[in-house]
Amino acid sequence: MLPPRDTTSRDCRRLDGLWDFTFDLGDQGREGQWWRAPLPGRRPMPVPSSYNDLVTEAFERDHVGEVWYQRSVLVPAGWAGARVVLRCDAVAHSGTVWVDDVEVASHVGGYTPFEVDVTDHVTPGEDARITICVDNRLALDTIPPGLVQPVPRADGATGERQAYFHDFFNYSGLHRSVWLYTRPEAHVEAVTVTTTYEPAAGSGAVDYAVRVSGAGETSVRLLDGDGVPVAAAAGARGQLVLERARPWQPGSRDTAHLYRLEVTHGGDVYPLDIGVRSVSVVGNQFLINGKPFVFKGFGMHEDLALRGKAHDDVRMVRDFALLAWIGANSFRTSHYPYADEVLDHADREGIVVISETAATGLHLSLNAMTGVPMQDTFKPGGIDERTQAAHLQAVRELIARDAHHPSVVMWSLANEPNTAEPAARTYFEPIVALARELDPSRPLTIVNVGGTEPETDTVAELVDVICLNRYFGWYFRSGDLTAAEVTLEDELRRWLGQYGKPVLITEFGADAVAGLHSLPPRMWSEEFQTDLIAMSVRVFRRNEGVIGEHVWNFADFMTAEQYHRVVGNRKGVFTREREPKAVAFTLRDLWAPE
Ligand code: GCB
Repeated sequence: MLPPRDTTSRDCRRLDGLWDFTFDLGDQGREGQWWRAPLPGRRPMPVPSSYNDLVTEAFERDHVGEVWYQRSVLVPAGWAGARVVLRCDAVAHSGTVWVDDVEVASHVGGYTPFEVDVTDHVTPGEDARITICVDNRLALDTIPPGLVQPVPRADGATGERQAYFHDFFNYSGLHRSVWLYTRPEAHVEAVTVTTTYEPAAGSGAVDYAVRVSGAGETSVRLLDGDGVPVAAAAGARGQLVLERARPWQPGSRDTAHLYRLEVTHGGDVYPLDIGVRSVSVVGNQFLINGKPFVFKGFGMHEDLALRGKAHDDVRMVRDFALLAWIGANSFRTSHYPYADEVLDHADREGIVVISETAATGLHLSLNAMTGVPMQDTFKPGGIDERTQAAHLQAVRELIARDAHHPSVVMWSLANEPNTAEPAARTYFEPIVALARELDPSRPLTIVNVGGTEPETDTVAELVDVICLNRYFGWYFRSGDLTAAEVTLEDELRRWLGQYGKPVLITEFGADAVAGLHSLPPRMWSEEFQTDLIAMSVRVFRRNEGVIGEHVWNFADFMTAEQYHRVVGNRKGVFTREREPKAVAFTLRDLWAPE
């Protein structure tokens, strides 16, 4: 699905701003057909935003179930004759959409967009009422999974609580923009791009495939950074060859060269910014444009006070400024696909991205704090073929949305599933096969959980890069960095020896409450966090085949309330307000160019 763009043939309206909003506390909205009239008990709610931190009552913040958003929009008179599309960038976690009295779309999956042609339901020059019902419930057949549990209420009634198996707050709402946009009757529907770059020859190639709707001629032009055409082709599929290519090279906005692929079908013109680069795994190395790439960076979160999980250009620009300041070259979109805008920015800024599905928490026995009894994960009634169907759909939607981004160099199909269970292999085989079929050009990974070692893991054989989350010194060997160092190195050597594949450390770190100091260092202090991270990087650097590290986490972030969280997870190298803790200066030294 192509992101909305203003072009000579398309006109976009972002419907950001204040919408009417109401909680559906008694599950009355659908029966009462709330889309037909102004919402009962409405109050203003900003879009994009999570609603959870904009209310003052715990029962609203922690509401389990549906909420309703509504607004009117004047459809421009000038749109007569065009197709009109309604698009939602992210409705967490599922949504149903009405235009006036007609249901036009529904979608499950809170981190990927959906759109629908509403031409027959709107009249140019008149208002249209848009109503979106948002449901935040997670179940064992959703990605990520969760469980709605009964809880006692003071009045003797039974209430509901959302349990989940992942470690970030279950924010909900219209997290990214809602759009109305036009496109001509005959138009470009989707564009697939794969590129290669030959460093020795300095040449490149762009393989493209265009899916169209309606009759017309299809053609493409490639424009360089100055807007000068450098290649062109006719037809819906083909290859553009560049004798002398300027590659998309990670590093900075000066090295991340972008070309514009201008796709024309009939009267529709769609511009897609792409980068010419190649990615491969050879032996235990990860190569970008033929050169070994050492990952330095973070697992991150789309998370900020008040805004929750909403996309926010302000946060994005600050986050990328901090990545550049600290010398990071990459991040993982832990633990869900991030906003389109973030990947566009990574393309421009030369930051390498591992793009992850929202499949986190496929490990039902991991987190005792959920209150869900310990149990096997991959079994009928647990994480089973219904979850797998949602997971396969999540992979389809992720790759369809993100595959044109040069910054995205690898797909992470899941975070910390319980791959010690033999049934995990059966679960993941079709998921890996689908990802390879949809995108043969990028390496794949499934991020491994601590405690599942090379000898017991069942999926490392299926993937190209072994990604490990390891908390030696924190959850294991707590507080003892000497023992942690030995144990970490021993396990790394076994992974490297057994599989001969590159090993990337996708998580390691320690909570530190900003301003808490201790000498000698104790857990939770800034000094302990600094020492643990410095020790770990030392170990990674002396083990060939370890291709780098992503610290957990870039910044402090909100979680469910648990006794091992101090108003959220404090493993940030930066605070939630995006100010540095002590470890930030150490990492800046460690990651400085040699
Ligand atoms: C993990 C998870 C991450 C958590 C982190 C922690 O392994 O992947 O989502 O936030 O540990 O801090 O416990």
